[in-house]
Amino acid sequence: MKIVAAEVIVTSPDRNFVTLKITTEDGIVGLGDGTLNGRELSVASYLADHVVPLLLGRDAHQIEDTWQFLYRSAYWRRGPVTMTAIAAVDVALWDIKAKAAGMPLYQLLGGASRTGVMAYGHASGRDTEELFDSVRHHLEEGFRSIRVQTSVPGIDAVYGVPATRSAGRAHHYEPAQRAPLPAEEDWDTGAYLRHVPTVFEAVRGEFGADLPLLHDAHHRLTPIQAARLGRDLEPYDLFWLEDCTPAENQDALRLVRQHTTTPLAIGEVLNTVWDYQTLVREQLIDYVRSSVTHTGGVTALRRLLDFAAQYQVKSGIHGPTDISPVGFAAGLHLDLAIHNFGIQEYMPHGALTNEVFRQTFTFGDGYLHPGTAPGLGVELDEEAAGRFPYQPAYLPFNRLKDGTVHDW
Ligand code: KDG
Ligand code: MG
Repeated sequence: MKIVAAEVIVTSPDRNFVTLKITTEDGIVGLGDGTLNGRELSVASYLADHVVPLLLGRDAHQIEDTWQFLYRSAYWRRGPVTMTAIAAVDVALWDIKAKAAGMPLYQLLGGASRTGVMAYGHASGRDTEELFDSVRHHLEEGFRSIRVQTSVPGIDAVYGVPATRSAGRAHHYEPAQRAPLPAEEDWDTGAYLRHVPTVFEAVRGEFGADLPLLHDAHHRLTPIQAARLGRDLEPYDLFWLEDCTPAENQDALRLVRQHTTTPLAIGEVLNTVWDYQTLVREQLIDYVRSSVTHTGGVTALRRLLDFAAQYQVKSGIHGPTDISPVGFAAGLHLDLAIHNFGIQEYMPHGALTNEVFRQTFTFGDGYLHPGTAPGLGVELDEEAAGRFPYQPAYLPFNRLKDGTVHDW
């Protein structure tokens, strides 16, 4: 089944998305997500200039061979741009194969291992009252596991907390700003470490012991600071503490592990199975946070999660709004099929995004399901996509009080 066309579509309904559309000689269309937040056009160029010409005439069914060809023939391996571009091709080819088979993708991955995919949502607030409101709102929306992010006294803007509160949408945090330059935020680790345990104490007091709670430290701590936070949060029984130290420093986690039993999740900025060698083999983490989109697609993330499974490390697939509905759906099919599923992040997309990407997944009572439509279950409305041209947007960055650039 020859590939006869491949096209890169950049659209910006609520935010920027890069989509690869592959068409086969018998008219089957597959979609792949190539969105890399704040660096979208680099992947669009990698695909359009260097990958699309190589795809034409190839057999769409040869997914593994195409993956190995794109990975090894470039010579320059790994890295977010390369792995996101490979993911876009890989996911589009899985979509095609599943549509050709007339089955939802999870059937080709071994079939469903569970009836639904447990999802967590993002609650946040600038103070306790706002945070409690946000948690309640999530419970009403059907979430049964909740990430808690909070403002820190003395810091103006903190990761995960909207700067302003618009009625009813306090829980919708979108870090990338449409602007020609990245926004500058400030950071104070001491204030954060003192404040966060008091917030979890309050949340447990209000919502009880049973609600699974998560927290993202977003790469900001040194190993000893992370060890202290993990230990201080132990009484509040977190489902996980995410990205407590910068993810690329695998050795850091040894020290954290020596001091705390708070479960650790890492990996949304990692791109390959090789980035996890130490983390998984030494069992320094409990959850893998990679997305299908930034880790070379379904083929590569499946391989990584199978490796993790040998060490009882589970999945926690990245699902913020900067993963497009196409990449999100691919993650859901994997979630349903693998044995070592942990939890799925679910940050609902905005109304305009849902107009451009028609989706079949369902959500209710804490669980997602990708649906039973053949393929991924996502269609792109190209007319709608054309109404939202690319707009420059950046993630913010942090400076300490003395002006030093810090991890964001
Ligand atoms: O593009 C960056 C975001 O995806 C990231 O900040 C979100 O940390 C994140 C999360 O856990 O969803
Ligand atoms: Mg994160």
